Amino acid sequence: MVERILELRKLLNQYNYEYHVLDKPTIPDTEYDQLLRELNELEAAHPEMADPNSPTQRIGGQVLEEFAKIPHKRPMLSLGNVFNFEELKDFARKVEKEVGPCEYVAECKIDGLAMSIVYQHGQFVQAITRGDGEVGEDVTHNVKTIRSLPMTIPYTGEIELRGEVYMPKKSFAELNRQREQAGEELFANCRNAAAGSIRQLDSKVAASRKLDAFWYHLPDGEEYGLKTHYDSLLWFKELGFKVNEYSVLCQNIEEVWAFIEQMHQQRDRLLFDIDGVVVKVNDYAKQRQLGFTVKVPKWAIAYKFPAEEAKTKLEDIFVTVGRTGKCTPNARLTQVFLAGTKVGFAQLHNEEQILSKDIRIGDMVIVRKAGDIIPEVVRSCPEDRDGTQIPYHFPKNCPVCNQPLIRLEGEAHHFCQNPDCPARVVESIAHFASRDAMNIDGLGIKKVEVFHERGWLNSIEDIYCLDQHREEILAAPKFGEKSYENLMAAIEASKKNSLEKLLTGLGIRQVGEKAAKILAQRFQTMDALMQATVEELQAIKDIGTITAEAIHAFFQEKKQQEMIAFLKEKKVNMRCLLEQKIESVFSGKTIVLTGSLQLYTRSEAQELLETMGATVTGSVSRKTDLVIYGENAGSKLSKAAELGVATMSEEHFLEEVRKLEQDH
Ligand code: 3B8
Repeated sequence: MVERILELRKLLNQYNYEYHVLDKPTIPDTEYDQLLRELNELEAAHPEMADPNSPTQRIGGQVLEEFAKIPHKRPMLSLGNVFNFEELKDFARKVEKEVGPCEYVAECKIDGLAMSIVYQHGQFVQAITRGDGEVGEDVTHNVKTIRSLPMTIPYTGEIELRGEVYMPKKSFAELNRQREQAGEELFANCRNAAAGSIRQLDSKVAASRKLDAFWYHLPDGEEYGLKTHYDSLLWFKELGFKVNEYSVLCQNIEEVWAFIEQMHQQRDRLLFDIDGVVVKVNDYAKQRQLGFTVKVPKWAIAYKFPAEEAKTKLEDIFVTVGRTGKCTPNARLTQVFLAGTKVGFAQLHNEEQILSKDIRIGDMVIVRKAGDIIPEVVRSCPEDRDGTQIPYHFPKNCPVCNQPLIRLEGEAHHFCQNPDCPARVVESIAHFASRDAMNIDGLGIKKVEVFHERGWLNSIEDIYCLDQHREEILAAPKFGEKSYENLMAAIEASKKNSLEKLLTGLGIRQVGEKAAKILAQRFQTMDALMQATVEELQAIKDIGTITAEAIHAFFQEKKQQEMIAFLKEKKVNMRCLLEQKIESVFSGKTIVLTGSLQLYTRSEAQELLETMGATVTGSVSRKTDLVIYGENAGSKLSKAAELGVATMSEEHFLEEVRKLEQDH
């Protein structure tokens, strides 16, 4: 019986692969169903043989209470965008200035949601969404229902892959047909449908949605002995993963452009939605040399297809006020379908743009929308005017608090100067709670607006006093016990954030995520930062004079000092929790570990070296600075000798580590 169970699993996995990855079924569906039924019965009779990765476990059934938040082992970044050949060539110029002429891989930019998956001992163990790039949500139960995803692979080390979960166009059309019949709201596009399906607590629902996935990224690919991105795609295929067929190796950026033009033409005929083409430097060593900015790799870029445009009537213009007091004019439009979504509003940027484009209320206008980007008014159509159109005059007073607006010399925008303007207060609180700042789930702009209106949220401090309004909040419409508890848990969790998250949230002028991180790493604590002089701040690399002055001025304000004292009292963390880079003989070196180490596991040793600013790679080359060897070291050590690369024994390595520990 045991053997039959194992045999059936193997067979069914094989058929699954042939059907869903190769797209070449070798047996009729009825036969597949027959075998699956047999396996189901055998497993029911032998509960001791249960296996979460059995083919019987992929039809869903697991229902979660909530998604677990899981930190990514390595940050999960997104990509920068370019919109035309010029910008693409700029990208290539910057790349090649750094690493010389190079090969690129061009591949479809699948319009789904990014996913990280992990295998251990050849078994699928976990799937995590991108989240904020640092922490994602565990959606293993749903990703398991994707039939093209192998549950077992012929590689037994730990491995993390990244890719895109998407909904094929056919599944999407079928899903919306069903929803229409059932009188349910339709999904705007494949991506929203895929995201909505992955965010289901009940995996049966996800299973019914017919999702699929392509795998396109192997973080730290060199550690698997690979030299190029293209080789990783080939290896993925060997391991049984589904890889997008439209991925090509290009010798230069012109070839990439030819591929982009070809995909643009083919786009509508593909079985899945794409919103552009991703371009990656092929060579791993070159990727490593190029590195990352805070948010995106410098060795890859996304080319986005041109945005869709449509013509509609501009019914009115109204002004909204942001966190800094900046006033933005917006257009209210007669609703129009654009890039799969209904559009009723668009951005107009500022007064100057309205005047120079001669946009009048009542005009027919061209609106444009690319992916997630907010739609904008491109131009007006004067040829359609009938004399009823009215030129627009920017208001003299804030539409929210009625204080006079100010437009400074050389500034494109009007500003509301009133720090207590309700619009500014609401936006500031929402910014504090936003993902890149304190990441308080369930406190988006809509909630903040409602809570502010009710008088429960008038400042950042009030976030940490919301529990005083428990009864009132629970009595509010659309707010159950569960969402209240979740919100409280998210607020509580935010107290543990590292300092840079808090600094981002404070909304100090000029201080975004990047500056916040630099400041947190430099000063380590809020107190130290608050005492910094303008001179000290200016002296920091990447912090300019204006930023230094803005930071200093912010912390001089009594109001801000009181706020920080209050947050401290509420036990909001004020320390930097980012790993400190320790200066050592290993800093900045490219190091290979080989042989069996006695005191550390391979990954512990790697982590240790990385905190000391070293890069650990998998294979020895001329670029390697140092090989650290344990017992039974083999070919890598001899390769090092051959190339004249420095070597260090484990004992010597441990000695260096001990020395550092004494110093710190
Ligand atoms: C690095 C490589 C992000 C991505 C990446 O089809 C990184 O490669 C990424 F930090 O988001 N949507 C792709 C797609 C997306 C990414 C990618 N490759 N084909 C996509």
